[in-house]
Amino acid sequence: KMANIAIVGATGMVGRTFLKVLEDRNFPIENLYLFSSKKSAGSSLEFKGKNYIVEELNENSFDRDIDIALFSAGGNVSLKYAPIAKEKGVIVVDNSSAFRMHKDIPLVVPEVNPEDIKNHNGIIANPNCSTIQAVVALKPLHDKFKIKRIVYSTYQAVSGSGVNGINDLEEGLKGNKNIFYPHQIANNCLPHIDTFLENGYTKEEMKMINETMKILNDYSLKITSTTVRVPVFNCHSESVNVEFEKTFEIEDIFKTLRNAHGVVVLDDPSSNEYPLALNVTGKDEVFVGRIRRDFSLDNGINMWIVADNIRKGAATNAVQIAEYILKYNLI
Ligand code: 2RA
Repeated sequence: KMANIAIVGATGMVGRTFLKVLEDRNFPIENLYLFSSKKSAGSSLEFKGKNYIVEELNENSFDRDIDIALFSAGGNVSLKYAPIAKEKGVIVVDNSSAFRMHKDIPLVVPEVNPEDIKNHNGIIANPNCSTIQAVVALKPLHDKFKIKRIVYSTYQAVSGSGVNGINDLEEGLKGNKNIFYPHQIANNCLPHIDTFLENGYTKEEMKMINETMKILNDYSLKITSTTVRVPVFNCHSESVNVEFEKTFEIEDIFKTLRNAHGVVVLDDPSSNEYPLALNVTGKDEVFVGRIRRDFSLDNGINMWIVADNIRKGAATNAVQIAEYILKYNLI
């Protein structure tokens, strides 16, 4: 079945990656419509050798036969236009955080909870990139050994902040003052992603905590998180400590991860093999290494998880959701 696809935020970093992933995965597109803000409208983008003019998004943009709309244009655009698209019968896959915690809106990572897509009411939320890569590795372990507690420590690339983040690192490396981040990012680590909340955590940290519980559908999980911006251009790295209810042999952990959907285990310290951000750009899998028992606990492990935050962390995850929409005959 061919589908009519709209991309909202088409000229942004994730928007352009939507196009690349749709082409890479040969998604069956009948018609393609590209939308952006006034600033970028009129430009054209190439898809499968054809040029498409980017239109300015407005209230009437969905008054045409669109089956699925992929949004990545910020929370305000999603809040305003996703309901309009939904009213026109479009299924929205929203990359922003606007709807993620709404109880009647599925929050989906296809390797983890694809069935939740069937309960959509017109909007399906794409989780935060740092959450997506973690739960792809955690889900199979949770199913087998029942997670009790998770400690997240992240090392997040500047591409998570879009072109502003990339510019700040480029300028910073040239010795110029950066203007986007609150402090110098070059040769530095900033324990500050998104804004601070009353409880002393940042929104990014609370997203990981709240989204993990919703995606794994387990609100008894004990989770804490520290999210840090590091001077890496692309790919997020995460140190994840997990405490399980059940006992295990470390070989069982390796076996479970090696058989996990969407996971590649790279773990051979004798040959200095572990996932590296520099090697993961452009890939759609989640790479796991440094897998080892946490001897300070009865049933605990540590692991190192790396993924491309723009692909698996955003664009590819959304396109995979769109693939399931077709697979489940929801359009
Ligand atoms: C970041 N996860 O890395 C957030 C949003 N992409 O900045």
